[in-house]
Amino acid sequence: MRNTTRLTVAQALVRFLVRQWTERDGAEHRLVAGCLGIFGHGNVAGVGQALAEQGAGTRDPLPYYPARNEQAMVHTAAGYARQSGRLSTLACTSSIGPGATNMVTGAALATINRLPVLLLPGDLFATRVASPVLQELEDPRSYDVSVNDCLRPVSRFWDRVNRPEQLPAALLEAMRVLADPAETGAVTLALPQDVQAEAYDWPEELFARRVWHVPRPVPEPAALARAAGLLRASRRPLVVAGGGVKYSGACAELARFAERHGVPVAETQAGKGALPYDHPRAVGAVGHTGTRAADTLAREADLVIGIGTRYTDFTTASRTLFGEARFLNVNVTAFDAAKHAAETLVADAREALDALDGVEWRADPGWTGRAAELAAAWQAEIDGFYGGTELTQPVVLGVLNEIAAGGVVVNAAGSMPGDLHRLWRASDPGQYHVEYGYSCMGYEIAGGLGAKLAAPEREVFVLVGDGSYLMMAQEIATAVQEGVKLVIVLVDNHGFASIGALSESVGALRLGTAYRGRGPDGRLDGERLPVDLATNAASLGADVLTAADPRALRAALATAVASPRTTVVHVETVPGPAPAAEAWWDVPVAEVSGLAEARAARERYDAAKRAQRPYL
Ligand SMILES: Cc1ncc(C[n+]2csc(CCOP(=O)(O)OP(=O)(O)O)c2C)c(N)n1
Ligand SMILES: [Mg+2]
Repeated sequence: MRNTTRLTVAQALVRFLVRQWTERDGAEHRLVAGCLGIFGHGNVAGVGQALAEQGAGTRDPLPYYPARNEQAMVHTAAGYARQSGRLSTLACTSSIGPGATNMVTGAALATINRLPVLLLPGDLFATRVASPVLQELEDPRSYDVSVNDCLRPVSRFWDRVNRPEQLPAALLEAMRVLADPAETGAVTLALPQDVQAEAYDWPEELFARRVWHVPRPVPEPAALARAAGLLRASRRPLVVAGGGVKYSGACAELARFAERHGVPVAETQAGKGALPYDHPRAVGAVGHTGTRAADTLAREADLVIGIGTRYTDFTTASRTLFGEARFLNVNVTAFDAAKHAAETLVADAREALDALDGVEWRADPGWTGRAAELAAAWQAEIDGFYGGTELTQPVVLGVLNEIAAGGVVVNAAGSMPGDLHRLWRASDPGQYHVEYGYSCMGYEIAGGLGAKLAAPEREVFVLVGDGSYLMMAQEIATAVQEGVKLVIVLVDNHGFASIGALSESVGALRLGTAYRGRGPDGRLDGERLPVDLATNAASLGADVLTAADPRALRAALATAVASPRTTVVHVETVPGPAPAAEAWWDVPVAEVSGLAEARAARERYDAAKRAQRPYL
């Protein structure tokens, strides 16, 4: 007779999760280190009961964190996973219906950013005895549909556990995908509410301690030989470092490769900080939000070595940036490696860089020197933007950059990601945490909470615009509840600076991009709204400081850093000099219009579009 343990499906799930570990380079990490949640009838009696019974709430063994919004709690899990280098994540339990669909946006964010998160939405009774239940969406064509099917296209693995017998295989596959650097993303196990509470005799082996070894695939010899040929033929190479460099822990190897072979290194949003900003080969941000240094080099390079990047339109300037370059792509994911008809190394970034380092070859010394000169000129420009006396956004970033040494800066949407990408001086790989895969308004505070849970030893600075704040500020209450300290810099410009400027540039007249009431003729150009975000933040339990000039901002940030409590520093910024785009972004403009502004915008668009190439 095999030894078995009689538990509910939910109890078995919890017992299983606390025994899962990842291992890489000899270090072990809890794969699922805790569980965020919001209870409703779809999970309270199943997963909720199981968490209560295993002693959660006392932080052991699977700590439970009540969140305020299901989308936000997935952002928290994603922020946690990112700051943990993808070696550890959090689970998210929701009720059925709206609680579950609230997680769709968070799941998409996690999957796009290749971040592991485990989603455990409740689901309709497997027996269907009482259908339609509260919050059930009925599909007249099939009883086998629930709103959780919305999570399928945004999940890397999705399963519905309709019978207890199905649980072990579903759990093992869920863990495998979470821990796999090439496949990872949101993983969904939909749990019908009756099945969660159903008892079963589980084999003891299900609860054995399991270690998921995170692989470092090595490059194929033949592919390496082809890559070496490309390197030797190149005079003007440029590395485009993406998030994969950081997740692989390949930053030291990248620095050595760049030093030995004289290769300048440009960075995507996810890759920023792969080299410290003052490394002699660093040329900063590349693409639409790039520096003049990196974008000039990108235009002239004869070989682009993309490492751990998925080449979004921001990186390629909508395929207008790279000139006559060939591509050599290092990526753990074959899908990404193959982009732009590249020569591919499907491998871990650290392994691939180690292997490429052995190739006897150097970039043209004139190219390496020119790159260093361009990078130095850009650093001087940053000094100019940071040195202003008024509270413009670049000045806010400059003051924060001074104070945030050793800390983490978190941001996601609006006009700040672009300014941060160009201006922020990142001193280490974990410092720059800007979610620009989904660029999701509302990620900032929730994701920052996850970052701080993962790296409690670091000061976490959340930069959030007023638009993003209004969309999702409520996790301040969760941070206060958990005694997790965040420094939140709320940059208030009374609307959408980013989309306002974009709207103007495409002939859309800034419609609906400023937070104003209706004017006398019914347009949205009336008074500024009497919305008081500082008081709002205080009402959620944060300490609040305001700053009206750079000196006051420095003082407020120093106070916030010294305080043990979550503190919001509210700043109203003024318009002022900001770095302009060095490269294009394809946002299609109306082809016909009665507005002169739109017609002029279309002319500019048609002209810029001519530079777009397929990179074959
Ligand atoms: C969830 C979501 N909805 C819409 C957008 C499109 N969008 C990008 S930036 C932006 C405005 C952001 O406003 P704010 O946070 O105040 O930043 P600002 O542009 O003023 O710097 C909008 C609406 C988005 N990125 N995410
Ligand atoms: Mg704003």
